[in-house]
Amino acid sequence: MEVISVVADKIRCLEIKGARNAAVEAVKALQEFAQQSRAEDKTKFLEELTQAQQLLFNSRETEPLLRNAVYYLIGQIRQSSIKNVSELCTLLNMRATHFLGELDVSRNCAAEIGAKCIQNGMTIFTHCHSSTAILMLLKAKQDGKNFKVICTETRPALQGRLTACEMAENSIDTTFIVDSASRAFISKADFIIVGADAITPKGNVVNKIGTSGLAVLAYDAHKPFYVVSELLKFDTTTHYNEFENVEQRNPADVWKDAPQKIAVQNPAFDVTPCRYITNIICEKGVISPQKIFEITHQFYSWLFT
Ligand code: RUB
Repeated sequence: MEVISVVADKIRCLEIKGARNAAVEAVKALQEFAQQSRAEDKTKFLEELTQAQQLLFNSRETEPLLRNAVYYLIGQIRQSSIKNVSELCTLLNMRATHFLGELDVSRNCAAEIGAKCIQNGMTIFTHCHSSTAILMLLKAKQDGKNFKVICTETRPALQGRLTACEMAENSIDTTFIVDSASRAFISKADFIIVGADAITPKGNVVNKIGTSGLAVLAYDAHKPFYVVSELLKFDTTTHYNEFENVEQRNPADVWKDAPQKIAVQNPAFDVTPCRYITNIICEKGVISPQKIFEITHQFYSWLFT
């Protein structure tokens, strides 16, 4: 179980950041874990996988892509008629490789579709560090578009610095601001783009803390607010209109050695209601958040079984 614990710890302590990276590393860890398994029969193998699943799920509460990936792979083993453990390992390995390939295709498609929304001379406002939003901006740059990017710092873990550096390294005109300067800068943007950790059946989006405030600012400033995300971040557990459990991170990340009487809070994410989201850019196109349930159901029916 060591390979799983190591990856779960890296996800928990943010050495592995972002929804997609967490899911990809979890899948790779499961592949390695299966190769190392000494289980004598299918029942034992499934028990081990279920234990691994729990460790991975506990590493991040607010990550449906990771959950969907792990459920998918373990489901493939459970449903298979194969009994031999070594053949089951090969099956898991094959399915995992296929899943990661499909995830790459989805992200590329979403990024390419998003890149088409960027025109020469535009200014794009982004928050935190989404590998999907970054890919979209880089594709627009590769397409020869000249545009500017405004990045928020994204306290307390400062992921915005990663985004700003990636933009600048790719010769994109980059402005970096503290989160509290967002209102002063949002009026300069043509649109706002963020990634997603989770999309609920209603089309609400869970993303880095501060995202929902930006969406309200964008709404007030009449600026389009886009989310770019693979549909597999769809969260079936919020089917009954409940929101995802929001992961609470270490208060010391916000204020190390704060006076004891002060209750420092550090929620990692917030929920942006669909009414503030102009569209969700995904592998199937630019979709209104209200349509997300229908589209996800159409293309990923296995999520609902
Ligand atoms: C990262 C974050 C990203 C989403 C989407 O937060 O909120 O916007 O995870 O990222 P953290 P991606 O760094 O705390 O995990 O598009 O790469 O899946």
